Amino acid sequence: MASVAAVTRILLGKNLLNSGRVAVLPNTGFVKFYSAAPTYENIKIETVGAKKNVGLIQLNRPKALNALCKALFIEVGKAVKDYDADDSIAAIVITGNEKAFAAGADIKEMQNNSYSSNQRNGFLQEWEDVSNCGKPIIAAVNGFALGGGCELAMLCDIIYAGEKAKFGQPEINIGTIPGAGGTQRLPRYVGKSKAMEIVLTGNFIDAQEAEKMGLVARVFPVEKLLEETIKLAERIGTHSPLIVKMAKQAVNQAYETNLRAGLLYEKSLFYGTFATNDRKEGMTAFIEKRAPNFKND
Ligand code: DAK
Repeated sequence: MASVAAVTRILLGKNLLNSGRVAVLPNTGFVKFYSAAPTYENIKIETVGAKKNVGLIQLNRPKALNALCKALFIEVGKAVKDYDADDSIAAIVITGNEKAFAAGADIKEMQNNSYSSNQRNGFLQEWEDVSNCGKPIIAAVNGFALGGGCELAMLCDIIYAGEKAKFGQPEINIGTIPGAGGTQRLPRYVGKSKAMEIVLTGNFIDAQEAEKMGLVARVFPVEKLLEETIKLAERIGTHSPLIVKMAKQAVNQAYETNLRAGLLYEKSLFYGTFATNDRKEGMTAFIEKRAPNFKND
């Protein structure tokens, strides 16, 4: 068996050890290969937070105000799916930059679409990858969140905004209507009258109004927004991932069904928590006056 030092020398010589894709295991000299991190062109991803348990996705087409072209959305969908499948990640944060969260679907890209091409190709169907995510997703919105940008934020579970954020569904200005939840999720957030006003005028609303209406959970100074959002994700990450997932499912059900059916659904999930070890651990820890040690089980 080769020594650790000898294997290390060989890998260093081949410039592999600093690539982050190879490690020499202590004592044995065995080499462990990691699969390559996906490379993205329209987003940046990073694991953040003190425990590195928050998956951060930053939309990164600043010149186009983060317009949501198909390539970008395929990448967002993949990043969300990967974080959802990664047990070390507790929650996901989606953000943009100071000027724009996202100014909507890419108008230049969709300009020549037709009804049949939309049907045939499933226009922006990658949205489903985001809405199917079991883990909490938090939108940190600075700048414009318009059209598909506002809809992407509403697809998330919680919206935090910077004080200069602007929300809107301006599709009416370009001869179309919202197509990814603007006419369905927005009324559920803010009620019919406000939603009609926003959708039928195309006017923007600022962060303070959005908070007053219930679209946004909290507003922060621009430069504090991301830090505060990551703190929120970390706080969620202190709980059992299994139970967090069930809580998310239960709250989402409120938007899918009537009160009676929703209450039944909630009750069966609540009873279901009693089949988990994390519920047992949570209550035992409370009684023993100690912090719970959740195992996602
Ligand atoms: N698409 C493509 N490029 C955009 C864009 C967009 N949505 N928004 C901005 N840009 C580009 C501009 O063209 C400009 O590019 P250059 O001319 O420099 O090459 C650059 O970004 C800077 O924009 P401006 O010069 O316009 O910047 P201003 O500060 O003057 O104005 C603005 C900022 C955000 C007010 C303005 O850019 C604007 O009104 N943008 C369009 C907003 C909009 O109408 N959004 C709605 C698009 S429709 C679906 C999923 C999603 C959707 C539908 C269905 N399915 C799953 C079925 C979504 C639909 C939409 O979002």
